[in-house]
Amino acid sequence: MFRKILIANRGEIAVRIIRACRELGIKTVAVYSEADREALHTQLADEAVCIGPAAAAQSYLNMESILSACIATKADAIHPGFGFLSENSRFVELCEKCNITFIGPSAAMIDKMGNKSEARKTMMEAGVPVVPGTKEAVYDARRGKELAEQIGYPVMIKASSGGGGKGMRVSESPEDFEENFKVAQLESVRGFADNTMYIEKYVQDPRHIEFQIIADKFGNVVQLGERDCSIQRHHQKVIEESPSVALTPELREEMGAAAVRAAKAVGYESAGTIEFLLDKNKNFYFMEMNTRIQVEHPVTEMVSGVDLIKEMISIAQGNPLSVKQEEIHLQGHAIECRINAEDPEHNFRPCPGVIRQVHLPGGKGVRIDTAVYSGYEIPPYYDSMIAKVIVHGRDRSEAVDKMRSTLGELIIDGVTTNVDFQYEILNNEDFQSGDITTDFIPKHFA
Ligand code: MV4
Repeated sequence: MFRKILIANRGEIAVRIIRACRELGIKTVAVYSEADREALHTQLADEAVCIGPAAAAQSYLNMESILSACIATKADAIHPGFGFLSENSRFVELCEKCNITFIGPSAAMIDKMGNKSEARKTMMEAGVPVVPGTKEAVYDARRGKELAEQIGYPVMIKASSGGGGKGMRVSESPEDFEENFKVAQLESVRGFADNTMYIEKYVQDPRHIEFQIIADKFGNVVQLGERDCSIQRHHQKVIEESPSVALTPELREEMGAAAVRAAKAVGYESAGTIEFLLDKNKNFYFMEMNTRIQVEHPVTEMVSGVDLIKEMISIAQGNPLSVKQEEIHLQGHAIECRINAEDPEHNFRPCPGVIRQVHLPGGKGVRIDTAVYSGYEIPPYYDSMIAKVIVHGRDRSEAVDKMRSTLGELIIDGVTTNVDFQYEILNNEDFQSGDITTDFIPKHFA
């Protein structure tokens, strides 16, 4: 049993993890930057250690500082949350060297899935459908063009170390291929110091459907259904929901089985997400695997009843999964709206500052994950997401209605937020009819 866990994160996810630990009777250590002295996670944990200046590179990304805090407080394990060090294999190795349990997958697993071209190859071999395209890595524009010819235009050129849309270009024809390849490759070399590329057939206006899985040290893997994350802006998710209106029970079974196959093929351990693209004809293709807990995990918790953070901790302690696949009965419909301190009227520029007053709604099927409070000052150094509003209804229409009334009651005074923008999406006819693809925001809010 872990006696004490250090949370290597900040904001709502740090608070979420502290709460799970407290329920489990595990002591908590918060780490905080100089800008987060008054932060909620700093105040809620049993102990708190300052790990450096405001800039993330000197605090939340400072491995030595965090490991020192862990050793000094005698914590047994580290939960990384998402972002920051959550997918840093070097950090996982350092934890191991210090005899600290990293609550997540192994360093080797993070590297294996972080290499998108290798992950693609692994999935092809495991019989998980991938977008038609290259099997081997591509390094050279001329060779890439030959392969693109075979795949058929339009194609998508992607960086093997990419993700979040970086190092990615569409090529419409042989005429623009080499230029696009070179631009994408240069972006990859500059951003990730890696010139490894791969090429896929371009899927027009897909849906982003991801499956949550949990896997233990004994090879048990369970899938907890999907999340439809098609509503995105510049590769940042804005609204997530489960189930997806695009899936029939049969397709859900098929995609869920593919997600389990994917996790089993690599011997995955911990909570993870298999991302798929779903095309107009309901073909699904493996995109990438996220080897961490994700921002939108509460949507799955609402429909499955499984506490994913507790499950991650339990798995890391060496326990078998607390549930079997047959025991998972997904119920109702959950929606999450990400609340950001940003100004949609001015190109979504971040709006840090002092929150004068907060009122958080509640009620049946309403959950708000946040770390803000009245008088809290949002520092300018980090992500602009300040709250997640998650609702659960018997069906999608009830969930949408509940989200609208919940957002209507939510008060965050003093800073500009995207709440009105969220409202507009919820009121959109295409959103309400479930006609959502990844081009939803560009299409409706140009
Ligand atoms: C694609 C695609 C179309 N065809 N791949 C964007 C981020 C990265 N994880 C994968 N992405 C895409 N890959 C092929 N072959 C379209 C996207 C894409 C996208 C995917 C999911 C959610 C939002 C998106 C927005 C633009 C493009």
